Amino acid sequence: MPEIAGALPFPYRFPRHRTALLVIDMQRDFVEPGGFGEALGNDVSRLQPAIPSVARLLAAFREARMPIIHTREAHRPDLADCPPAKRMRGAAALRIGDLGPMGRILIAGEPGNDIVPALAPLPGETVIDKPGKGAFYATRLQDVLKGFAISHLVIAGVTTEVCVQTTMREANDRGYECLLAEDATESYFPEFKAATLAMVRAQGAIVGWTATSEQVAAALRPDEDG
Ligand code: C5J
Repeated sequence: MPEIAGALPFPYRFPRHRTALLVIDMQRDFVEPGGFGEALGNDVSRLQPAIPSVARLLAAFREARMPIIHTREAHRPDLADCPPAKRMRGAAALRIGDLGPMGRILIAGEPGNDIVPALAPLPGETVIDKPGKGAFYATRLQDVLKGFAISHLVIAGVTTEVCVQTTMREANDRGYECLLAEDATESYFPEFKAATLAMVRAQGAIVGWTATSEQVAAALRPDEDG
C-alpha cells in the first residue's frame, strides 16, 4: 500500500484502489479578477500559486487512473438554491446572481463559474455543483464516493479555511481518511491557511493529514506501490 512517510502529523497510508482526488472550487469566480472572490474585497492573486500544484495532483491521479472529482460552488440561475442569508451577507460590490465582467456571479453555466482552464476536468471525471461551502451538503458526492468504493481522499482547492476545510470536516465525520495537499490549497488570508493546516493535523490528525503535492505524486508513482 502506498505511504507518504513525510505526511503530518504521521505517515499516511492509502489503498490505491480506494483513494480519490477531490478538487474543491478551482473556479474563475474565486481565482480571477471580476468574480465572487474579488467582489468580496479579496486579492485573488493570492490563490493563483495553488494552480500548478493542483495540476501536479491531477496529472498524478490521471497517470495512476484513480478517480478525480471536481467541485464548483454554483447556484441555479433562479437562485432557488441560494438562501437569502448567503446572498445578502456582508457588503459585497456584486452579490450572487448579479451581472459581473465574467457573467452572473456564482451562477452555474456562466463563464466565471467555470473551473480555470489549466485545471479543466477531462471527460470521465466527475464534476459536482454545490450550493454550500461543504461539498457533501445538498449534492450527490457521498453516492459518487460510494460508487467508487472510496475510503481515502486527497483534497485540494480553494479556499483553505472555507470550502476546503468545511468539506474535509464533512468527509472526516463520514469516516473518510483525508489528506489535505498543503501547496495545492490557498486562502486570501495566509494566516487562515496556516491555521487550518495546523488545526487539521492537531490532536493526532483530528481532521486528517497534510503533505505536499509532490509527496502525494511521488507516492503514486508505480515503483512506490507496495
Ligand atoms: C468561498 C470557497 N470562499 N470555495 N468559497 O466562498 O471557499
